[in-house]
Amino acid sequence: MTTLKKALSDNAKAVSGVLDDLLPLGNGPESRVVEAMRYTTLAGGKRIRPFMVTASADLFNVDPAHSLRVAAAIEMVHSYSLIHDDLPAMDNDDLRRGKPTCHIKFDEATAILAGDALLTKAFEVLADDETHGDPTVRMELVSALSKASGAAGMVGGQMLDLFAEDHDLKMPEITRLQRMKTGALIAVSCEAGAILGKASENARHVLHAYAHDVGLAFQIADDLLDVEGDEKALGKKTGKDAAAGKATFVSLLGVERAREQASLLAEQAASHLEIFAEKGKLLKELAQFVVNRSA
Ligand code: GRG
Repeated sequence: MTTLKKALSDNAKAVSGVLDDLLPLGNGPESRVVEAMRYTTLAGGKRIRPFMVTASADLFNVDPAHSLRVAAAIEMVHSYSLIHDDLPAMDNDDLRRGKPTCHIKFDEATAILAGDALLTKAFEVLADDETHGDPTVRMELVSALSKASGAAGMVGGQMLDLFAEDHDLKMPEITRLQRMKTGALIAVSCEAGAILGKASENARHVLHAYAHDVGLAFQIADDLLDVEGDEKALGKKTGKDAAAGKATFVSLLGVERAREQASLLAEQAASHLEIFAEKGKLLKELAQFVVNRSA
């Protein structure tokens, strides 16, 4: 196993442990919603965003007890977005990570509530003094994650994605859509490490530039997998963008140019991290991993 794969796997285990602790199953009939929250958050996934949080925080020697809680909070927001995205009113998907989606396993109303509760739980975790002793750091984390996940970020991007179903978007509009829908949560994952580490303006700027390029590279790779990926390995349906007639990086650039663009972005992302020297190695490798992944 490469160093990065081992680091990703160790981190995924640690984050799952924290999620498990943060989402204890209750007793009453209302605990069905927690069951649904646990079903999705503990169902695996690559845990790329949580890794970005802890790897960014490691650049500034942050205590992992703090960064893992922030990583878990961001994974909760990611899980909520997947649950809601899979609903019949959105993408109407039955399969996610090789398992029935939350609304198929439970029911639509429970899935909506599980998403809502994961989103709110994330902010409860960030606001807790176990996450960081300094209230200014906690406030900055809450502010950054709310901006990234709301109407100016992920939710706004999802709105644009629905708009794209019956509008012919061009490259600048697709880029903006993806920066909001997928890129914002990736960017805040790196930003969170810098906030926890009370990083300098320059270090924050550098991490932001890295996250921007990785976010776009991630989305291009996602579009390529939708065209060429293996449904079994991905654990979800492919060919959905073409079936919905949606313009994507791949439909606009073609497979070859899209692949080249993703590689260039990964290289560019890594080059931003030179100031961190050897300490930036895992994040640099992550940029390549995001592009070369098969799931
Ligand atoms: C419904 C509020 C709301 C937002 C939905 C991000 C998003 C917006 C929907 C997710 C749907 C999707 C497939 C987006 C493309 C990129 C993406 C986020 C893929 C899934 O992320 P991975 O590959 O998933 O990191 P794992 O399973 O590894 O966690």
